[in-house]
Amino acid sequence: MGINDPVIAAQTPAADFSINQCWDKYTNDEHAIWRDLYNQQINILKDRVVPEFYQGLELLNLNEGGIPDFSKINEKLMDLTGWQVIAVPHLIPDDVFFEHLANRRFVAGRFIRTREQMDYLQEPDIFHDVFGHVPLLTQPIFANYMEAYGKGGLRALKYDCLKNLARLYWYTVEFGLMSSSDGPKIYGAGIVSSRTESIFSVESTSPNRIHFDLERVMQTDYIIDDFQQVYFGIDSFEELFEATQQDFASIYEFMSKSDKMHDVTDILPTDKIYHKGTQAYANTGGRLAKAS
Ligand code: HBI
Ligand code: FE
Repeated sequence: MGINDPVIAAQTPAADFSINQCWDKYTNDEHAIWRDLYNQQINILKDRVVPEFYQGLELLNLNEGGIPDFSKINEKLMDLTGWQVIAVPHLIPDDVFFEHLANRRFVAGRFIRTREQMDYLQEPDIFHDVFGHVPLLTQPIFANYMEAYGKGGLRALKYDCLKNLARLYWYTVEFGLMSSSDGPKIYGAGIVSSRTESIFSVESTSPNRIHFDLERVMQTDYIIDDFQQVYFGIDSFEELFEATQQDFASIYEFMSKSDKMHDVTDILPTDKIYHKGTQAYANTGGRLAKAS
């Protein structure tokens, strides 16, 4: 876990919570964990992920083997979209997180999960943050969306609408799907970095799959410790970026007045449904309910 990483413990974070990655200090075991996770996910994601994700991996040479060195990623990323990756010790406060995104800096954990946590951990590690999130930052439209999201976040703090914005992040950046002629494809980092959810999200008959709608998503609850019961699909990254090019102030004003909230299994008359889920997985106790 992050707190047990001695390289993190030895540092005092800067005011913006950044630390040095200290790439030379990763152990061989840590590099081996990255490679094992990488090889496992590459096989699973093959036809399940959007092609832009693979383009990103190649552009950044994330397939070289071992934990990536942020300074090397950053040279390429700067040329491609002007984004940078910086290391942080743990989850950072929302305002600092948004400030970084608004300035095209993506924050990533330095530590990597242990062999006991290969399938699931709640705190984002370097595999989730870098393998999951960074490839799409090479794609100009998605890169613009992330910056717009950071700016929207700073505004949301003022209107007390952080919850609404966090849901947008959750259902797009973390658990988003994109529709294609060949069925749903994954682009969300939370799915991309998960062995089991990579398959569940696109193949299971259990969850609902619904077309993305900004306000609908901002008013939908989510699950943090098990597979999602609903996924939202976009047609393109352009659609996602376009959705942020409207006056968030009036949306926030409206949402801070109304307490309309949709449950994870709700299907609304206005929804464009791709797949109406059976919810069999959740109704039989889910993964964590069985484990605990
Ligand atoms: N900090 N390190 C880190 N990583 C995150 O993804 C993150 C965070 N702080 C806040 C935060 N995310 C949330 O506010 C957003 O998901 C909305
Ligand atoms: Fe994430």
